[in-house]
Amino acid sequence: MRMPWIACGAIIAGLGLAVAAPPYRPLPALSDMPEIVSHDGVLSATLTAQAAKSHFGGVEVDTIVYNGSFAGPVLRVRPGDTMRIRLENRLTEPTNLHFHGIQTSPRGNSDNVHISVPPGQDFDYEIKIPSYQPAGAYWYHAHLHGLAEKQVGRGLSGALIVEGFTDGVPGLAGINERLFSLKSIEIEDSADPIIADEWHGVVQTINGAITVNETLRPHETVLWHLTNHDANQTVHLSLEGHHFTIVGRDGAAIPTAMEAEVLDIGPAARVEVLVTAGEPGDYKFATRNVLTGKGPTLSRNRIMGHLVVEGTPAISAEATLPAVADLSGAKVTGYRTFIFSQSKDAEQYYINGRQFDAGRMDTRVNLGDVEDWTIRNDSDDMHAFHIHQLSFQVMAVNGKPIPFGGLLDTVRVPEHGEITVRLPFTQPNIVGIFMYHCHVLKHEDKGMMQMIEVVDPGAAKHTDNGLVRWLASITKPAAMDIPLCTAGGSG
Ligand SMILES: [Cu+2]
Repeated sequence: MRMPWIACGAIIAGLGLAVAAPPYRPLPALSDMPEIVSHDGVLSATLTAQAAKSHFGGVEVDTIVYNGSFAGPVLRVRPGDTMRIRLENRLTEPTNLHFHGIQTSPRGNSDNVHISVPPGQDFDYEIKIPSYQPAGAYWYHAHLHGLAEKQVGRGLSGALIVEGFTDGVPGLAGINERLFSLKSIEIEDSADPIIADEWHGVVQTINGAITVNETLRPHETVLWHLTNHDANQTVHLSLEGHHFTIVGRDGAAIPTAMEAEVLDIGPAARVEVLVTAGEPGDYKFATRNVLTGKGPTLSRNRIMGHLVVEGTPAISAEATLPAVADLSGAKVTGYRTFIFSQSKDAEQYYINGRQFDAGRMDTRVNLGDVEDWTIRNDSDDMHAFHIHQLSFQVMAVNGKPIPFGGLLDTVRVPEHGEITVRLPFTQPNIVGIFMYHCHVLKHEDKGMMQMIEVVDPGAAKHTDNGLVRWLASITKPAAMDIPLCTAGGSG
């Protein structure tokens, strides 16, 4: 049980799915994504950030990637594991790492985005994944203020899977799982007519490829983890002749399964879906992107590949989703409002009229607080609210209460609308300083980010004047000249 004050046994949804029983024949790989898996509770990895030539449909593109792979190595862990990750910066500019959605410490050499690793240097991260981390799809990416959009947009991200999603879902034991990492890449001056005409120079990739083919047996049910690594864009994904049963969002099971014809996955969002193959045939994957800018613009439908359904039909079974903690009954200790706005030329972005300043602490809460935050979008543009180190519950959209739909770490804030989210600052390991921001990274880089400190009132008084000066120093544009930050800075 993640949040002990909540009685959460009541919300159980019967899916009534047709779930294939093992044994399966192995599915063909969508691509050759390298994987790094934890052993005996420890994941040891080296991620080398470097310039690389990546290939998309025969076109060579300059990218910056981890370990030579545009899709990025997939990290596979279990709740309670420790990740020891050496980041080798072989770029010509500073970079760092953020572990999106992981409910771990923001301090020292943990998930601390104040760290800036200069070019040519290495940094050793240690991330303790809590035992209560929900199993599902997460991701890691570069998160240096001012460079985040560029670095993530050119490839610096990868998927992070906390394994065990099906453990709490008896009907899904042994089900085949598949990861879809969605990233777009801008290709300038492509002579390839498909890329130039069909894709308008921005190509959507799945697992590093611009076309994918998947094969399922008739009536076979599979679990797909979809992660949107895009710097700015919302992805719509559809599959001809099929629908999706959404069972998880942002790395955690949701209380009630939802049917969807199209998956609408915002930047940084993840979704877990069950797909049950239809009759034998050939079905097309298609994606559209919602472009952020002056009002959302839907791109043309793009064919991403095919699902081939063939072979002997699979056998049916039943699946039941597990109970999920509901914060509706939590005692709220504080209320805040944050207004997301931008300049007319869409070059400056603000929260409550202020741009990010690493020398200013914007919000302080005490460990144990549960707060309701209203996030208002005062613009024509889409914004995506994200907070590090914890998940939240969306309580209302445009003032209208919405039914419990699970916990998220990233959520769309509608244009000229508002959302209210409930945030439990209750786990001791999140004590420290971290960020909340718009996850359209163009907006974050141009100011739409603030700092929060979770203070443990029972601990010795935290004196952060020196820390704030240090933070200010490391986020200046000349960060390349600053020596490698060492562990313990925010502790
Ligand atoms: Cu935004």
